[in-house]
Amino acid sequence: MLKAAITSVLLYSTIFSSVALAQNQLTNTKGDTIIHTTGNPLFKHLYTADPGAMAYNGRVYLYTGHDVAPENFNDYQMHDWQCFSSSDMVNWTQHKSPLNVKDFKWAKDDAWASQVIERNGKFYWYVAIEHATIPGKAIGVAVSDSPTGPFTDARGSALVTNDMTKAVKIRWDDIDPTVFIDDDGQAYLFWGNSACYSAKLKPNMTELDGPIQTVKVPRFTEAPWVHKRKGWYYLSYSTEFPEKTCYAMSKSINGPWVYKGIINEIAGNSNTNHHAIIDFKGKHYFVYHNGALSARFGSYHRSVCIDELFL
Ligand code: FUB
Repeated sequence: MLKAAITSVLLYSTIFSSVALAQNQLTNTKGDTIIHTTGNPLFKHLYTADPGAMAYNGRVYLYTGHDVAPENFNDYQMHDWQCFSSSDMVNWTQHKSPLNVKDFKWAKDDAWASQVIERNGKFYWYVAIEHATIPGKAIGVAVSDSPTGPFTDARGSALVTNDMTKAVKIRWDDIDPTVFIDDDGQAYLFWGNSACYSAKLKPNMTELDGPIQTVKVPRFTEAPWVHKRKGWYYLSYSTEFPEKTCYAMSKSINGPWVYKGIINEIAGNSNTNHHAIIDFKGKHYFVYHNGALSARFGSYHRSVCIDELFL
Protein backbone atom coordinates (compact mmCIF):
# COMPACT_ATOMS: atom_id res chain seq x y z
CA MET A 1 0.00 0.00 0.00
CA LEU A 2 2.71 2.44 1.09
CA LYS A 3 4.95 1.26 -1.71
CA ALA A 4 2.30 1.90 -4.32
CA ALA A 5 1.69 5.33 -2.95
CA ILE A 6 5.30 6.44 -2.91
CA THR A 7 6.24 4.91 -6.26
CA SER A 8 3.39 6.55 -8.08
CA VAL A 9 4.73 9.88 -7.15
CA LEU A 10 6.66 12.06 -9.15
CA LEU A 11 7.02 12.27 -12.77
CA TYR A 12 4.36 14.73 -13.61
CA SER A 13 3.14 15.70 -10.19
CA THR A 14 2.71 19.02 -8.67
CA ILE A 15 3.10 22.56 -7.86
CA PHE A 16 5.89 23.04 -10.38
CA SER A 17 5.15 20.73 -13.24
CA SER A 18 6.21 22.47 -16.41
CA VAL A 19 9.59 23.52 -17.70
CA ALA A 20 9.52 27.18 -18.58
CA LEU A 21 12.61 28.38 -20.37
CA ALA A 22 12.00 32.09 -19.86
CA GLN A 23 14.60 33.85 -17.75
CA ASN A 24 13.94 34.29 -14.06
CA GLN A 25 12.88 37.74 -12.93
CA LEU A 26 15.81 38.96 -10.85
CA THR A 27 16.03 41.84 -8.38
CA ASN A 28 19.18 42.67 -6.46
CA THR A 29 19.06 43.79 -2.85
CA LYS A 30 22.06 44.11 -0.52
CA GLY A 31 24.04 41.42 -2.32
CA ASP A 32 21.11 39.00 -2.37
CA THR A 33 19.13 38.21 -5.52
CA ILE A 34 15.35 37.87 -5.43
CA ILE A 35 14.04 35.35 -7.94
CA HIS A 36 10.42 34.86 -8.94
CA THR A 37 10.27 31.32 -10.30
CA THR A 38 7.93 30.33 -13.10
CA GLY A 39 8.27 26.55 -12.93
CA ASN A 40 10.87 23.83 -13.06
CA PRO A 41 13.83 24.14 -13.25
CA LEU A 42 13.69 26.72 -10.49
CA PHE A 43 16.72 28.82 -11.42
CA LYS A 44 17.53 29.70 -14.99
CA HIS A 45 20.25 32.31 -14.52
CA LEU A 46 22.84 29.79 -13.28
CA TYR A 47 23.27 26.03 -13.20
CA THR A 48 22.50 24.34 -9.88
CA ALA A 49 23.00 20.67 -8.96
CA ASP A 50 23.01 18.12 -6.14
CA PRO A 51 20.36 19.75 -3.95
CA GLY A 52 20.32 19.41 -0.20
CA ALA A 53 17.23 20.98 1.37
CA MET A 54 16.20 21.95 4.88
CA ALA A 55 12.97 23.37 6.28
CA TYR A 56 13.74 25.76 9.15
CA ASN A 57 11.67 28.46 10.86
CA GLY A 58 9.03 28.69 8.11
CA ARG A 59 11.48 28.79 5.22
CA VAL A 60 12.95 26.24 2.84
CA TYR A 61 16.73 26.50 2.53
CA LEU A 62 18.14 24.99 -0.61
CA TYR A 63 21.86 24.27 -0.78
CA THR A 64 23.15 23.36 -4.20
CA GLY A 65 26.28 22.66 -6.14
CA HIS A 66 27.12 25.04 -8.98
CA ASP A 67 28.02 23.74 -12.45
CA VAL A 68 30.29 26.28 -14.14
CA ALA A 69 31.82 24.21 -16.96
CA PRO A 70 31.88 26.00 -20.34
CA GLU A 71 28.83 25.10 -22.45
CA ASN A 72 30.75 22.71 -24.72
CA PHE A 73 32.66 21.05 -21.86
CA ASN A 74 31.94 17.43 -21.02
CA ASP A 75 32.98 17.16 -17.36
CA TYR A 76 32.23 18.67 -13.96
CA GLN A 77 33.62 22.05 -13.01
CA MET A 78 32.34 22.96 -9.54
CA HIS A 79 34.08 25.30 -7.11
CA ASP A 80 31.46 26.73 -4.76
CA TRP A 81 28.06 25.99 -3.29
CA GLN A 82 24.96 28.14 -3.52
CA CYS A 83 22.24 28.90 -0.96
CA PHE A 84 18.65 29.89 -1.73
CA SER A 85 15.74 30.39 0.67
CA SER A 86 11.99 30.88 0.32
CA SER A 87 8.83 30.93 2.39
CA ASP A 88 6.58 29.84 -0.52
CA MET A 89 8.92 28.05 -2.96
CA VAL A 90 7.89 30.50 -5.69
CA ASN A 91 9.76 33.64 -4.59
CA TRP A 92 13.35 32.77 -3.70
CA THR A 93 16.26 34.70 -2.29
CA GLN A 94 19.67 33.71 -3.63
CA HIS A 95 22.11 34.49 -0.84
CA LYS A 96 25.74 35.33 -1.44
CA SER A 97 27.57 31.99 -1.89
CA PRO A 98 28.36 30.98 1.71
CA LEU A 99 30.94 28.28 0.98
CA ASN A 100 33.75 27.59 -1.46
CA VAL A 101 36.27 24.75 -1.71
CA LYS A 102 38.92 27.35 -0.80
CA ASP A 103 37.33 27.55 2.69
CA PHE A 104 38.77 24.04 3.31
CA LYS A 105 42.55 24.47 3.41
CA TRP A 106 43.09 20.71 2.96
CA ALA A 107 40.96 20.53 -0.19
CA LYS A 108 41.99 20.61 -3.83
CA ASP A 109 38.78 21.36 -5.76
CA ASP A 110 35.40 19.88 -6.78
CA ALA A 111 32.52 21.27 -4.74
CA TRP A 112 30.37 18.16 -5.10
CA ALA A 113 27.18 17.16 -3.33
CA SER A 114 26.33 18.44 0.14
CA GLN A 115 23.70 18.80 2.84
CA VAL A 116 23.08 21.26 5.68
CA ILE A 117 21.42 20.22 8.94
CA GLU A 118 20.60 22.22 12.09
CA ARG A 119 21.46 21.10 15.61
CA ASN A 120 21.13 23.20 18.77
CA GLY A 121 21.05 26.45 16.81
CA LYS A 122 24.13 25.68 14.73
CA PHE A 123 24.13 24.72 11.06
CA TYR A 124 26.44 21.97 9.83
CA TRP A 125 27.24 21.75 6.12
CA TYR A 126 28.60 18.35 5.01
CA VAL A 127 30.35 18.44 1.65
CA ALA A 128 32.24 16.18 -0.75
CA ILE A 129 35.52 17.56 -2.12
CA GLU A 130 38.72 16.30 -3.75
CA HIS A 131 41.42 16.03 -1.07
CA ALA A 132 44.68 17.85 -1.80
CA THR A 133 47.05 15.29 -0.25
CA ILE A 134 45.14 12.05 0.44
CA PRO A 135 44.22 10.66 -3.00
CA GLY A 136 40.49 10.64 -3.69
CA LYS A 137 37.33 12.39 -2.65
CA ALA A 138 36.75 13.28 1.00
CA ILE A 139 34.00 14.59 3.23
CA GLY A 140 34.33 17.85 5.13
CA VAL A 141 32.03 19.76 7.46
CA ALA A 142 31.57 23.50 7.85
CA VAL A 143 29.62 25.26 10.60
CA SER A 144 27.72 28.51 11.02
CA ASP A 145 25.36 30.24 13.44
CA SER A 146 23.06 31.12 10.53
CA PRO A 147 21.55 28.99 7.74
CA THR A 148 22.89 31.50 5.23
CA GLY A 149 26.40 31.61 6.67
CA PRO A 150 29.15 32.61 6.74
CA PHE A 151 30.33 29.01 7.15
CA THR A 152 33.82 28.02 8.27
CA ASP A 153 35.62 24.68 8.23
CA ALA A 154 34.56 23.03 11.52
CA ARG A 155 37.59 20.74 11.85
CA GLY A 156 40.48 22.00 9.74
CA SER A 157 40.71 18.48 8.33
CA ALA A 158 38.49 16.03 6.47
CA LEU A 159 35.92 14.03 8.43
CA VAL A 160 36.21 11.06 6.04
CA THR A 161 39.02 10.31 3.59
CA ASN A 162 39.36 7.64 0.91
CA ASP A 163 41.84 5.60 2.94
CA MET A 164 39.17 5.08 5.64
CA THR A 165 36.76 3.13 3.38
CA LYS A 166 37.61 -0.17 1.71
CA ALA A 167 34.37 -1.69 0.36
CA VAL A 168 35.19 -0.61 -3.20
CA LYS A 169 38.54 0.24 -4.76
CA ILE A 170 37.69 3.56 -6.34
CA ARG A 171 38.82 7.06 -5.40
CA TRP A 172 35.34 8.60 -5.50
CA ASP A 173 33.41 6.40 -3.04
CA ASP A 174 33.53 9.04 -0.28
CA ILE A 175 31.01 11.49 -1.73
CA ASP A 176 27.41 12.59 -1.30
CA PRO A 177 27.18 12.99 2.49
CA THR A 178 23.77 13.17 4.14
CA VAL A 179 23.04 13.44 7.86
CA PHE A 180 19.97 12.21 9.70
CA ILE A 181 19.23 12.92 13.39
CA ASP A 182 17.02 10.29 14.99
CA ASP A 183 14.31 10.96 17.59
CA ASP A 184 16.73 9.96 20.39
CA GLY A 185 19.21 12.63 19.25
CA GLN A 186 21.73 10.24 17.68
CA ALA A 187 23.07 11.64 14.41
CA TYR A 188 24.13 9.39 11.52
CA LEU A 189 26.23 10.19 8.47
CA PHE A 190 25.45 8.24 5.29
CA TRP A 191 27.48 8.63 2.10
CA GLY A 192 29.00 6.74 -0.77
CA ASN A 193 29.41 5.82 -4.41
CA SER A 194 29.20 2.16 -5.49
CA ALA A 195 29.20 1.27 -1.79
CA CYS A 196 26.89 2.94 0.72
CA TYR A 197 28.52 3.77 4.06
CA SER A 198 27.15 4.93 7.40
CA ALA A 199 28.61 5.98 10.73
CA LYS A 200 27.38 7.54 13.95
CA LEU A 201 28.35 11.14 14.63
CA LYS A 202 29.27 12.48 18.05
CA PRO A 203 26.93 15.14 19.49
CA ASN A 204 29.43 17.79 18.31
CA MET A 205 28.50 16.72 14.74
CA THR A 206 32.11 16.99 13.61
CA GLU A 207 33.57 13.61 14.63
CA LEU A 208 32.66 10.02 13.81
CA ASP A 209 31.51 8.02 16.83
CA GLY A 210 32.41 4.41 16.07
CA PRO A 211 33.21 2.28 13.05
CA ILE A 212 32.15 2.89 9.47
CA GLN A 213 29.49 0.38 8.36
CA THR A 214 28.76 -0.75 4.82
CA VAL A 215 25.02 -0.55 4.18
CA LYS A 216 23.48 -3.39 2.20
CA VAL A 217 21.07 -2.08 -0.45
CA PRO A 218 20.74 -3.32 -4.02
CA ARG A 219 22.17 -1.51 -7.06
CA PHE A 220 23.44 1.45 -5.04
CA THR A 221 25.16 4.10 -7.12
CA GLU A 222 25.28 7.22 -4.92
CA ALA A 223 23.34 10.07 -3.30
CA PRO A 224 21.76 8.53 -0.19
CA TRP A 225 19.07 10.42 1.75
CA VAL A 226 17.49 9.19 5.01
CA HIS A 227 14.15 10.23 6.46
CA LYS A 228 11.75 8.71 8.95
CA ARG A 229 7.97 8.57 8.83
CA LYS A 230 5.47 6.77 11.05
CA GLY A 231 8.12 4.55 12.64
CA TRP A 232 9.74 3.56 9.31
CA TYR A 233 13.19 4.58 8.12
CA TYR A 234 13.44 5.38 4.42
CA LEU A 235 16.79 5.20 2.61
CA SER A 236 16.46 6.67 -0.86
CA TYR A 237 19.40 6.73 -3.28
CA SER A 238 20.50 6.95 -6.89
CA THR A 239 20.59 3.58 -8.63
CA GLU A 240 22.25 2.29 -11.81
CA PHE A 241 23.62 4.67 -14.50
CA PRO A 242 22.12 6.78 -15.98
CA GLU A 243 20.61 7.12 -12.55
CA LYS A 244 17.11 6.67 -11.23
CA THR A 245 16.12 7.37 -7.64
CA CYS A 246 14.86 4.41 -5.64
CA TYR A 247 14.19 3.66 -1.99
CA ALA A 248 14.37 0.98 0.67
CA MET A 249 12.64 0.79 4.06
CA SER A 250 13.57 -0.57 7.47
CA LYS A 251 12.28 -0.61 11.03
CA SER A 252 15.85 0.16 12.20
CA ILE A 253 18.38 2.75 11.09
CA ASN A 254 20.88 -0.14 11.07
CA GLY A 255 18.78 -2.16 8.63
CA PRO A 256 18.10 -4.66 7.22
CA TRP A 257 16.83 -2.46 4.37
CA VAL A 258 14.12 -3.87 2.11
CA TYR A 259 14.14 -2.54 -1.45
CA LYS A 260 10.78 -1.00 -2.42
CA GLY A 261 11.07 0.53 -5.88
CA ILE A 262 11.69 3.60 -8.02
CA ILE A 263 10.70 7.11 -6.91
CA ASN A 264 12.05 9.06 -9.88
CA GLU A 265 12.92 7.80 -13.36
CA ILE A 266 16.04 8.91 -15.27
CA ALA A 267 16.34 12.68 -14.98
CA GLY A 268 15.85 14.38 -18.35
CA ASN A 269 19.16 15.01 -20.14
CA SER A 270 21.30 14.19 -17.08
CA ASN A 271 23.14 10.99 -16.20
CA THR A 272 22.97 11.81 -12.51
CA ASN A 273 19.88 12.11 -10.36
CA HIS A 274 20.53 13.61 -6.93
CA HIS A 275 17.70 14.31 -4.51
CA ALA A 276 16.52 15.55 -1.11
CA ILE A 277 13.18 14.93 0.64
CA ILE A 278 11.67 17.48 3.02
CA ASP A 279 8.39 18.26 4.78
CA PHE A 280 7.24 21.87 4.56
CA LYS A 281 3.98 23.43 5.74
CA GLY A 282 2.18 20.08 5.86
CA LYS A 283 3.33 18.70 2.50
CA HIS A 284 6.23 16.50 1.37
CA TYR A 285 8.60 17.63 -1.38
CA PHE A 286 11.09 15.88 -3.62
CA VAL A 287 13.99 18.11 -4.65
CA TYR A 288 16.21 16.91 -7.51
CA HIS A 289 18.11 18.04 -10.59
CA ASN A 290 17.90 17.46 -14.33
CA GLY A 291 19.66 18.70 -17.47
CA ALA A 292 16.70 20.56 -18.93
CA LEU A 293 18.43 23.91 -19.44
CA SER A 294 21.32 22.61 -21.51
CA ALA A 295 20.85 21.40 -25.09
CA ARG A 296 24.10 19.37 -24.98
CA PHE A 297 26.09 18.11 -22.00
CA GLY A 298 23.16 18.43 -19.59
CA SER A 299 24.95 16.06 -17.22
CA TYR A 300 27.43 18.86 -16.48
CA HIS A 301 24.96 21.76 -16.67
CA ARG A 302 22.25 20.75 -14.26
CA SER A 303 19.29 22.54 -12.73
CA VAL A 304 17.37 21.99 -9.51
CA CYS A 305 13.65 21.22 -9.55
CA ILE A 306 11.02 20.62 -6.86
CA ASP A 307 7.94 18.40 -7.07
CA GLU A 308 5.40 17.56 -4.42
CA LEU A 309 5.92 14.05 -3.06
CA PHE A 310 2.83 11.99 -2.29
CA LEU A 311 3.49 9.53 0.52
O1 FUB B 1 27.97 16.74 -8.86
C1 FUB B 1 28.96 15.76 -8.77
C2 FUB B 1 28.38 14.41 -8.48
O2 FUB B 1 27.40 14.08 -9.47
C3 FUB B 1 27.61 14.28 -7.19
O3 FUB B 1 28.42 14.15 -6.06
C4 FUB B 1 26.75 13.09 -7.47
O4 FUB B 1 25.68 12.91 -6.59
C5 FUB B 1 26.31 13.37 -8.88
O5 FUB B 1 25.18 14.19 -8.90
